Amino acid sequence: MTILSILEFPDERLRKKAAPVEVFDDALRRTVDDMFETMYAAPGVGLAATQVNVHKRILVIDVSDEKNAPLCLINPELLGRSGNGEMEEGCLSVPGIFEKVCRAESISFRAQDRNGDFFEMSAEGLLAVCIQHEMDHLEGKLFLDHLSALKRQMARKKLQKERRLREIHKAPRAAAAV
Ligand code: GNR
Ligand code: NI
Repeated sequence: MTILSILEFPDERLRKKAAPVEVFDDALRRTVDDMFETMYAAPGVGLAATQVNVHKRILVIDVSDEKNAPLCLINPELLGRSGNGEMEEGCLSVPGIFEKVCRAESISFRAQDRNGDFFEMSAEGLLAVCIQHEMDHLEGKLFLDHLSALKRQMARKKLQKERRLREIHKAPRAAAAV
């Protein structure tokens, strides 16, 4: 298994719309395994294929405390949604930014598993939030897009500042390696 690198905002590849998975073969299952390893290593509670530059409709999720409830959704489709709730969200592609986002409280959905078999499920709480967050990624959408223009601008500034600091810290090491 391999830990994949995660694209970070404002990388334009995060804006691509993912295509449906049509072939359920060993290569797909390897991608799913790599995505789980990447998500657990990060660590995160979910990961969309888009974030690792694979533009296919694949999500991996584990919102359990013990990290023993892996859930893989391929070609997920919402069947229903109800209620509204606000929860603080973060994103591995938008490191260090945490903001409240309003989403449906409970959802039901249909998806395929890693063998292509269809299943239906309903979810609420963090799991429902996480699935909606991950499904957004497949459409090229980020949680930042749900915020007010002002909050989005604040997040962009903070990310720019942190990226500049990271570059400054990296520069001497890169020079020493030459
Ligand atoms: O690790 C993650 N935590 C999280 C917390 C609240 C709402 C959504 C998430 S998803 C995020 C991992 C990620 O970026 N998935 O795309
Ligand atoms: Ni995310």
